[in-house]
Amino acid sequence: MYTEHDKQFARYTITSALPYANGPVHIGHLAGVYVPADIYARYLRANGEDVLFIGGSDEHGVPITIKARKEGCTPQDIVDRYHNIIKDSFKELGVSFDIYSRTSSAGHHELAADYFKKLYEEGKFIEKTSQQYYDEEAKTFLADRYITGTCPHCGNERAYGDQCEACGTTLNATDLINPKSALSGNPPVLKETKHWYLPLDQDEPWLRDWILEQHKGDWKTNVYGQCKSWIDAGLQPRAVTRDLDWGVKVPVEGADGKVLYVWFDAPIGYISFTKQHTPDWEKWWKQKDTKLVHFIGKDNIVFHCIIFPAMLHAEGSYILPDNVPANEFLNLEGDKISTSRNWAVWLHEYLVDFPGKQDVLRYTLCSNAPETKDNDFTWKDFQLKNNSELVAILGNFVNRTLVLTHKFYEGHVPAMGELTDLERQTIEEMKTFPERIGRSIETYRFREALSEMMNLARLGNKYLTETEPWKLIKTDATRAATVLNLSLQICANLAILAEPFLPFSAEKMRKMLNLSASGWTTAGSSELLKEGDLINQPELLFEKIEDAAIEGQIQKLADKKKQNELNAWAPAAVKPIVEFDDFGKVDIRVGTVLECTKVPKADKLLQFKIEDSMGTRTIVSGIAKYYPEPEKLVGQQVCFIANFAPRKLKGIESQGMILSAEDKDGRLVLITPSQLVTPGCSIG
Ligand code: B3M
Ligand code: ZN
Repeated sequence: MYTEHDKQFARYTITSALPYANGPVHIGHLAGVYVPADIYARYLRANGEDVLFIGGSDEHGVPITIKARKEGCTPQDIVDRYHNIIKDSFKELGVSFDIYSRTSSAGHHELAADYFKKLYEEGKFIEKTSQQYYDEEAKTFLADRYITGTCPHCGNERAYGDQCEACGTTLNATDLINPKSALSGNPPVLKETKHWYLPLDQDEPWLRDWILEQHKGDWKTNVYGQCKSWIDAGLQPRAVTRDLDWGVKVPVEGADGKVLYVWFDAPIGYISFTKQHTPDWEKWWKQKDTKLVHFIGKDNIVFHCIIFPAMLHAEGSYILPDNVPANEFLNLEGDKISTSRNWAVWLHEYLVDFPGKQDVLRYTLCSNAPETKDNDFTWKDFQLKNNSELVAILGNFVNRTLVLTHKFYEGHVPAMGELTDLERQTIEEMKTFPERIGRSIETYRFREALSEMMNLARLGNKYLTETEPWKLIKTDATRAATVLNLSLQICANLAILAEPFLPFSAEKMRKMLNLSASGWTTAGSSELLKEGDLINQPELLFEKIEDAAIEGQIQKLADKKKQNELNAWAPAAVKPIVEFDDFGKVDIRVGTVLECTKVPKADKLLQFKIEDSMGTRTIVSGIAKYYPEPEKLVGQQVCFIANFAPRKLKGIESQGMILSAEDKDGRLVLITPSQLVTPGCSIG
């Protein structure tokens, strides 16, 4: 059933971007990379293909060392923590990696260092001394994210030395306006240092031919377009080493204090992990009849389509990727997902909040995958997809069929009798599904594939509704048997065809049906189950998700948003300069609280009676929310403006204004002198 193109391959090497081990994995990673990659791998395995599906943690790079510094621990502590969380949560979601390793492993260091050394010895790099930013206080060069400053393209003041996250532009540290060291906060100085560069400019001709000619039409338009704009802009030599102490040491003389650039070592991880997995690793990377596919997000396109291929090409013995089906981004409730702002649904938390509902997340993320444009995840949509698709269409069909089989035939597959046109049409249509779904998966259209799979369940529901076997059983028992036989065959087909998308539910269906047939090519048949076969008791495949669960998640996000606002707090800009004389016009005094009560019918207001040695005065102040027991303020001293024009609040004349500080969460706090003073004395 494969496309002509795919028929030439004997095996598949499937890689998925290595997540940075500086945080857990979120739904954006899953929808963009791991869910489609897993569907692809499972589908090919179901077709009996030889598949190697590779994953692992990316444990180098500056974000990890910065996090370690912030938390006062070692980079190794950070990567150990997140590698384990990530690995376990992938496993629980059913992401079927053949190997999930890590770039801090010895095997990886060795292979990455050898790779560099080989290119070095063959003269594939250029050595260049250049001026790089250096922090004189911390006595260290400032690679990539150790420099922040203003993006020259969009004005974002928090752009990094390698990238601006606001506009997505790749930057050089020296492009930044007002650069600052992330270590000391000081402006850095420029200092000479030597690095090795991959001369990408020399790769331009073959890259142009390979991507822009040979892969025109088969690479996704978003991927092709990004490559074209990089190549058309003219490729520049790219440094593949850094002045850092965390990473793979540069294995040549005169390279003390230098490591491989994280984007040089990480993709080599795909190869080193294969080598850790099997001694027969070379066939997955060197044989021309191996199809190499990289699943990534759009921010990784240049690295997987240009830089890594240039590294593979320079080495000479490796194959190049056949396709790089990169996805766009998934947003969360209308906002960009962000690890640093904690704006995400984290996989490991989802698994705790929704136990046993792995397939619901897989389903929602696949049906909403950002395949051609950015897309949005909302909890309401998640609930809707579960309740009105998984429960109402797929779950309902399978459950109705199995319940009726038990009710009428004590769980045995009834006989298929004479067929009417309706059965013949339904059987014909059913036959077309494996190929239709397969074709969509082979062309990386996973949403389309999933919706085709659901169409088979829809076909089943329609068939049951039209034939009404619960009525036929009384009027035409032979026909009722035929209808249930065919409905059971559709269930069996669903058990096979749903597996790449919903592996847990497919496994349940398989067990309920006692289905022995397996493999994609057995699907399409109306004879998967034999007359008389015993079917197990039905159990629910999916259950309704109630509003309360969804509201809980929405509240959790609202709390995160609030926390983000607090974290983003900065003091208000200072007002324009005033002269001393102007300041002197405001008469600020200290007074002692004699009485303090709530103003009736006004939630916000407190009424104060203040002793100021000139008699007493009444002041109404809007701080009631923050002082729920106003009587406790009696005897305290406060500061107030004594020459404020009196004004009426809720019918009470307020003779001044009490001073308070507004904290970052909006809370108002009274200002009091640090020691008791004589009431009425001036502040100045
Ligand atoms: N760790 C970047 C990322 O997670 C990077 C991918 C490496 S793949 C070799 O976006
Ligand atoms: Zn920018």
